Amino acid sequence: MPANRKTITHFMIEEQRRTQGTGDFSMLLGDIITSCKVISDQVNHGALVGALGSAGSENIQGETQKKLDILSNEIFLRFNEIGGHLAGMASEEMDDPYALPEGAPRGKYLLLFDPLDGSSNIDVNVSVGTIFSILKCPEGVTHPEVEDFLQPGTTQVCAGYALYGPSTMFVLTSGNGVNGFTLDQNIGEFILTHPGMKVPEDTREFAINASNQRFWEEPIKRYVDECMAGTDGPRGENFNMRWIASMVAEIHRILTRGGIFMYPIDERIRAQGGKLRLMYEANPMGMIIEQAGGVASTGYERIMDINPTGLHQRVPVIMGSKNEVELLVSYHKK
Ligand code: P6P
Repeated sequence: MPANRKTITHFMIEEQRRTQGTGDFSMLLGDIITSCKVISDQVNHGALVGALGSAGSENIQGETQKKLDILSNEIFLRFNEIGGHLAGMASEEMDDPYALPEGAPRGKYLLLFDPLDGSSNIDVNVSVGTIFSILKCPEGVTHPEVEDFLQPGTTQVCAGYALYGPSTMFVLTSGNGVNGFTLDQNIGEFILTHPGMKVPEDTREFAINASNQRFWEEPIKRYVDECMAGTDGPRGENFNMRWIASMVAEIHRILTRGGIFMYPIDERIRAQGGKLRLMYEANPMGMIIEQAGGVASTGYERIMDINPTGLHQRVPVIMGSKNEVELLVSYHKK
């Protein structure tokens, strides 16, 4: 590795100095990074270590759990419960908040995560990821209840994801912009390769599961129809479409070259409030997108302003290039 390359460890030390941190946050982030490296190793070895396939169980979302969903959740719990930086954890894969073992040292942060998002892609070898969000635990709380986790996205102190793709990347923000790191498999360290990531304000690329078209609300139908009409339509431009069914991969593409990601409310999922989860998908990705100059909305309100009512609450998600998201939001106002 060239001597001038910055490791994520050096990056965190510089951030700690800049914020006069105590080191507690840096060490928590270190445990999260280690968790993602271990998950990356399991994902990369897939069938070779018997990690593929279903676990034969369902999570609170009623979704079939893959073996790697459960393994990734276990990895996050084991590597983050002993550091003494957390008061509690919450996961897509667990109905209730995780109570740290009695006697385990407790800290001032709460960690929420989707340990393996997009896991339906695992068995077909398509990119998947981990999403995490860090909140401050309310003062004086050592055994947090659900209510202690239910803080709006604007209170997040850090948000990030790991993307297990052709390369393993780690992208995070702690409120001072977005930075991307690539795992150097030879030395097992994340290297700063994408400093200061910015979402281009304009795009001609949209991401939505078009098979749900008949269920969409009018503003979404109008927006997508206009994109599909291309140069013959009101936009006067041709658009491209992508759908990977892995939110981490979609958001990473948007951070890299722009785009708009939509998982809107529709008649099929109206009763449950949407598809994607607020606390450990929409909020962390919303913080990353906003810190990179993009916009993250439900179509009706800013995602990070939502006052949560449940740990696994679902919300509509529209996020990405500022000008496109704002155009679609304007359609929701008409
Ligand atoms: P659909 C993966 O299950 C996920 O939560 C997101 O990562 C992804 O964007 C979406 O759901 C895919 O949903 O309905 O297209 O399978």
